[in-house]
Amino acid sequence: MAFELPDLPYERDALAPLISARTLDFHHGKHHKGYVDKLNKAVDGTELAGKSLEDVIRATSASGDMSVFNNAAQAWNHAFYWRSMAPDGGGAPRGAVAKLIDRDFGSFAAFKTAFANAGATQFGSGWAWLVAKNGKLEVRQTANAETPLTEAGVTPLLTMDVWEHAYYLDYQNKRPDYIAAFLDELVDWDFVDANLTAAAEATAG
Ligand code: MN3
Repeated sequence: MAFELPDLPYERDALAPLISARTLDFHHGKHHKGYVDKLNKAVDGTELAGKSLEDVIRATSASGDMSVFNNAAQAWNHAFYWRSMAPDGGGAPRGAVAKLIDRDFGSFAAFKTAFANAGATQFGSGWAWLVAKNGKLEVRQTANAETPLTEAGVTPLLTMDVWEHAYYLDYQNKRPDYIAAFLDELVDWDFVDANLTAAAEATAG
């Protein structure tokens, strides 16, 4: 069964004006779709066909098959990124994740500084992440298609795309303005908290 482009979890204009419908048209309809289409072509007829997206990412990360890895990881990263945002997102975190942010970063403000810095200092294309590693929250930055999904013991909780295609139509070269909008008004903290709960259950289970 071929990999499919997941629908956006909201309407294309739902994040405007922070992220415009035009950006989502290109970003989801062209970039994300392109990764999925190229992935399907690359795995067709190979031993990777029929594996889960996560298994393809881990297998090709280990084997160094970057032509497949890059498209598989970008397909996964983008699906996770759409779900990291919500039209009524932002504000302060809720639930268990709020307590762990205070415990592991000292305060929500300190977390925001660390996450924004990870996004702003990623040279060129990449991603900023909040992850859980063995029960502890950490911020990560990854280049290009790289994803913490390949790191043992690490569960991604939140991601922010800092490739130029994510923000250039709306913010041009002002990446920090996009990052501020993402943190203040777009993060879906319910999604983050659900990922944390799932990670805790997997560890306990
Ligand atoms: Mn992107």
